[in-house]
Amino acid sequence: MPDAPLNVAAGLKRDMSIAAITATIVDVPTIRRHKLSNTAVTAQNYVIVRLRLENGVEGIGEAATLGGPRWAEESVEAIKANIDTYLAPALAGSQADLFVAAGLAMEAAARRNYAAKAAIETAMFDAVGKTLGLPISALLGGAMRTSIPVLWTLASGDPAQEIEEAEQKLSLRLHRTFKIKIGAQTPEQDMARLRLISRALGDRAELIADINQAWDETTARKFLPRLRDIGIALVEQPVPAWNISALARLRQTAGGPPLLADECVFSPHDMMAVAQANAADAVSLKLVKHGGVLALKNVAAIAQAAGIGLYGGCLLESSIGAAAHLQVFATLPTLVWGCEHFGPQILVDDLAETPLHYENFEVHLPAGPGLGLTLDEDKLKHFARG
Ligand code: MUC
Ligand code: MG
Repeated sequence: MPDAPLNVAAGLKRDMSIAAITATIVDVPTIRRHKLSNTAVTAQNYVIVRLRLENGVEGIGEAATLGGPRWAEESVEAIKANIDTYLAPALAGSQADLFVAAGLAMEAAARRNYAAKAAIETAMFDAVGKTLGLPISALLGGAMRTSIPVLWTLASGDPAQEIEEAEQKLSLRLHRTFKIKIGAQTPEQDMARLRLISRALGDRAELIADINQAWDETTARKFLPRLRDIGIALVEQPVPAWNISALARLRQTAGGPPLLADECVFSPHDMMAVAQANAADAVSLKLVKHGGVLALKNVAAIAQAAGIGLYGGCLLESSIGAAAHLQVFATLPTLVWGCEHFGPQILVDDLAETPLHYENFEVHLPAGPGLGLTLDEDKLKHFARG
């Protein structure tokens, strides 16, 4: 047999070694204040990773944060410093298509730092996909779906504004499921706010409440049945992330809506602990928590083995970070709770040349190799810090 195919493969391998990794902090204002129980934002802070291969192809990735190091422990300043000082040097010259080996090299160079690692891994997948002419979903097992139901989050704290915002989304057929951020006010105030929203929207919308760890077990036991009576379909992370046993007791005996695990599941070990404790009905999957698309699939596999439903989570990413999520969400066997990648629409402007497409209450997987979209250089320059 001629050895031409082997030569092609060898050439491709040389070409796909990593030549450079750079990290840029960007601050993109939001169209309104977004208020959670433990943080509030008027601008989204991201680190954009650019990873150049020896063949000249560039891949991009995004690390999202929410209100500094308050939703999780990483800030954009720490993400950039750890990429520049530890993670990029650990991968210099290595093969971008050896994803598992790269994950181990990053793990040896820095513990946790999941958002930073996810942004680099996304850029590797984007660069390899662009080199091979394949979408990331194809490298991850193939797309099961090309669009995903997508919700919108109401988080101004003002019910009149929130009802108006939801009505607008419904009339534009963009979103019909709404996640409402509660826990910044007293539970009584939150119940009154939710009742107003639920009454106004009626059966035209499905409602989810995210408490972002704000309640203790006693408060949750008292108010979960009230959330059920108001018609809330799913309750996200009512108690602190560390208190998995409280989550399990509440799920089994409080008589509230199904429970969605968010901040308590970062690693596959966290997912195992939640599954073994029977502590959740669903889990929110996010690149910033799991450390990349491969780790996200590992967490999803454990959840599915335990009969726990999958929910496509976000941290208000731009189209770049959202596209990375959609590429992996598309490959999951089931995604019963849809996704929440509304992030691009809450920004005053996007970082991609062609932002994600929303239609008929769904967000569409972009077509094309890698992530399926391109960084807008002018916008990157405009929003880059300093
Ligand atoms: C979270 O806790 O779910 C996701 C949507 C949103 O509004 O906030 C984030 C974080
Ligand atoms: Mg949450």
